[in-house]
Parts: sequence; structure tokens; C-alpha cells
Amino acid sequence: MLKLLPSFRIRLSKRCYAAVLAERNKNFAKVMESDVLAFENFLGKEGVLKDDITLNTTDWTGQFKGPGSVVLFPKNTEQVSAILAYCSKNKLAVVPQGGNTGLVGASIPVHDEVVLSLSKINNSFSFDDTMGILKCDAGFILEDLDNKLASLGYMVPFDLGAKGSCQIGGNIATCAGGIRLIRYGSLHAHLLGLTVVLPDEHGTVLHLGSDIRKDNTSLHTPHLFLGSEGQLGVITSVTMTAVPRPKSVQSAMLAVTSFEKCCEVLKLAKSSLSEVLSSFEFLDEATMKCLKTNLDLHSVLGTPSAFCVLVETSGSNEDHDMAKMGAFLDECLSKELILDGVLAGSSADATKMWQLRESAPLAVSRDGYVYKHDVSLPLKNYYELTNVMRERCGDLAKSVVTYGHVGDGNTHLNITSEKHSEALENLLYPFLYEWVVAHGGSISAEHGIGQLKLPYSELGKQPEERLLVKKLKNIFDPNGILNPYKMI
Ligand code: FAD
Ligand code: 2HG
Ligand code: ZN
Repeated sequence: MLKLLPSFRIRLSKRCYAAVLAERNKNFAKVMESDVLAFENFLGKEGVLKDDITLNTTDWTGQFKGPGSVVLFPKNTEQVSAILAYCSKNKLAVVPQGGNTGLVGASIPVHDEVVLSLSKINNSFSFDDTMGILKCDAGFILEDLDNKLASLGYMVPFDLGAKGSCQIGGNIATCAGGIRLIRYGSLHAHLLGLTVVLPDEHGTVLHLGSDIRKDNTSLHTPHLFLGSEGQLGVITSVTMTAVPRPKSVQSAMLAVTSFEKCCEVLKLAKSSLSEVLSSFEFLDEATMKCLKTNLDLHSVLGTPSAFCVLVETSGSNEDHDMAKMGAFLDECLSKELILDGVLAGSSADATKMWQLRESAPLAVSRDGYVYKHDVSLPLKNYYELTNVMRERCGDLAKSVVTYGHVGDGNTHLNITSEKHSEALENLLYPFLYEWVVAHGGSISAEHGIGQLKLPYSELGKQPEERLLVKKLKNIFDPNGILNPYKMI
């Protein structure tokens, strides 16, 4: 029997918690015609959207919708500064928005907050191709940025399924993980500097960190913005390292019969593929079924199996990398760690494999109402969570699906039902998050807290740490106008 953590001794459903916390703060003013005129004065009429704002007030999952008030499209840091100074003086709450691909309802208004879209701040781009240092506007779409770097022989050191829409500023604000973290590390390893605008009465513009690789002259202030979920300041420019684009990429999909064997394959991949290993992703049978049923996507493997692993190497010498991958696959087979395996013979084959993994979020979203999870766990408990929840949900769940970045201990357990079910929700929460924390995990490995996990944001955290974070928030945002009702 799990011991309830102090904040959950009174067993309230997630819904009750969220409703209490999300009440409109009466200290905030409402947007009036005079405010709209002021915004038009800063941005021109084309920079202010008043009607038909649904796209900016609904999240990717469709589960979070806020009424909002107005959407602003500044074109540069100075305009962001003018907006934030005005909103701070006039107590207007503001939500920064990047590509709006976040999965926790953090990028959309809860009530009538002003949406500040970064999508027009995407002009400035410079790259030092000796040091591999990139400096660019925060509103660049990740894929566009990566394509620009491709022509210079480099790439962004992370990649995710939402790359066609998410923005580099949003990636920093969420500390996005993705499918290459096993190789290049998290964004903490790559961030060098930021330009941010504070939501104070001056709209203070700060240039944090620097444009060089090494700088130990201060606290590493840009890093405070990693995972800040738009609650400390608005990021308008990013300086970070890029990595040489690999000349040789090998991808293989493997059929595995047990989760324990998946872990053995991971161990072997780390030791034998070592420096060229660039991804180690995971899909279970329920995910494959969902892909087939909802998107008509079929496994590339002839043999059905309980688990599928997608292994990728990236390097600079095709012969060397192919030899390594070949030896690794041989060893997997000879040790009977895998049942079957397919090595991509062309980039089209590799695309098919990646399409399966990257379409998993869409496949589950087509399955019905989705309870999404983004937790990290020690590997010994990784799939145990799925088994525990599958048994607990019984017939109330339509599908219990798991995919994720197994190489990073990050599981995306998605549970679906035909429609939203209070009974299922009460079975899931707070049990699931308490289970994760009790097993040494984190309730958010990638996507953050936003609105979705707000009732549980204190789980696994020291009260003193939460207090420190609140004090920091007050320093950056003295009037508390930036992205209220969310993580902090
Ligand atoms: P938004 O969704 O617009 O905003 C996210 C948060 O950042 C909000 O709190 C917002 O206020 C804040 N914000 C945005 N821009 C700024 C800015 N310039 N300044 C200050 N605050 C800002 N995430 C992963 O980590 N790994 C994955 O593998 C992954 N795969 C995904 C696959 C799919 C299909 C989808 C839909 C999402 C996926 N995500 C993943 C989640 C999401 O794409 C990331 O969190 C991404 O980094 C969000 O970027 P965005 O520009 O869309 O930000
Ligand atoms: C992924 O890794 C994303 O595909 C989305 O982080 C996870 O859909 C999800 O739950
Ligand atoms: Zn993910």
C-alpha cells in the first residue's frame, strides 16, 4: 500500500485541485479598447489579432482551451519590451507562446490573458562554423533552423516529432528533450546565452550568458530559463552550440520479447555502438496496434513482438558505422536478445521506422480521450508502471500504450478511453504520480507542469525548494503577470 504524501492526505480529484487553483486572479485588469489601441500603437494594426483567436487559445491536444482576449505579434525585442512594460504597469496578464505544441496546456491562456506570440521574431541568424556557435531569434521553427544549419554542415543537437511547428524559444522554455538526448545531452549542455525581456514596469531587456563557449564569470543565469515555462521572462534570442551533421546514419528496428531484454539490448548498444549511438527509442505492442488501427501505419518487422526498439547511429564514416551496427545486431541475435531485426537499407527505410515512432502521439490522440504522461523512472520500474496501470484501469481504459525515450528512462504512458471518464481519472490520479515519486522518478521528464500537472507539482519536491522558486519568480516578475495559473 502506498503512503500518501502530505499534500494528498485529503484525497481530492485532479479536477477539484485544478478548479481551485485556476480561479481568475481579480488583481489582473481586463483588456479594454484603450489597451488594444496601445498595442496597435506599439505594433501596428497587423500585429494585433482580436477576432478568431481560437488557434492561439487551444492547445495541441485540444484538452485545454482558454477564452483569451487578444493575440500580439511583436517583430523584435524592443516591441516585446514595450508590451511587457505596458502590461506590467496596467496589471494585464500575458502568456508567451511559441509553436503551441506543448502538451501540458502551458502556452495558452487560462482566462483572459493576452497571448504574446513569438512567431514573427524569426529573422536574425548567425553561425560561427569554426566554433559551432549559433545565435538566432527565438521564434525560429526548429526544423527551419536545422535546415539552415544543414547547409553549413551542422545540426541542432536535439530533435523531436513537433520540429515542424515548435520554436527554439519554446524548446528552451520547456527544456525539450527528444530523440537525441542519449547522444548529445540535454539543452543544459548546449545553451550559452539568451536575450530575455522581463515582465517588469520597464520591460527590462537582459543579455544573459555570452556568445562564447566558456564563461564562468557569473551565475549561469540563462539556464534558469530552461524549463521556466514562460513564467520568468520572454526569450527573444538564443545562443547555443550546434553539432556537426553526421555523414553516416544507420537505423535499425528490433523485435524484443520482454522489457528485461530491451534493457539488455540498451546495455549492449551503449557498450558496442558507444560513441556513434544517437537514439534508442521504444514502442510497445499496444502502440503498434494503435498506429495500425488509427493511422494505418504498419510495423516494418515481419515478426510481431511485445516490444519494438529503434536504434540509430550517427557518425562520419559509413563503413565504420555499418560494421559496428552489423556486429551489434549479430551479437543481439546470437545472445537471443532479439527475435528479429531490420536494418534500414536507405533513407526511405529509415524514414518509415521514424514515422512509426514519431506518429505515436498522433495515433493515440485519434484513439479517444487521452490521459498523457511523461514521466522518468529507473529502468527497473519503467515498464512496471505500464503493467500496474493496465491492471488498475481494467476495462475502463480503451488502450494503455507506452512509447518513449527508454535510453533516457523517459516513458510516455498514454491511457485512452472513448471519452473523458471521471471514474478512470479518479483511478489514475493521484495514484500514478505518487507511484512514480515513490519509485524514485519524476512526474515530468520533458513536457513540464503547465496546467495538466499543476495539482501535483509539489510531489517529490522539498517545500523549501518550491519557496525558493517562488522568490525567484517574484524577482523576475514583481507583478506576477507572466503566465499565471501554471507551474510556479
Ligand atoms: P509552446 O508550446 O508554444 O510553449 C511551451 C511553453 O513555453 C509555454 O509555457 C510558453 O509560455 C513557453 N514559451 C514558448 N516560447 C517562449 C519564449 N520565447 N519565451 C518564453 N516562454 C516561451 N517535447 C519533448 O521534450 N520531447 C519530445 O520528443 C516531444 N515530442 C513531441 C511530439 C509531438 C507530436 C508534440 C505535439 C509535442 C512534442 N513535444 C516534445 C512537446 C513540445 O513540442 C515541446 O515542449 C516544445 O519544446 C514546445 O515548443 P513550442 O515552441 O511549441 O512552445
Ligand atoms: C514524444 O516523445 C513526445 O513523442 C510526445 O514527447 C509524447 O505523446 C506523448 O505522450
Ligand atoms: Zn518525448
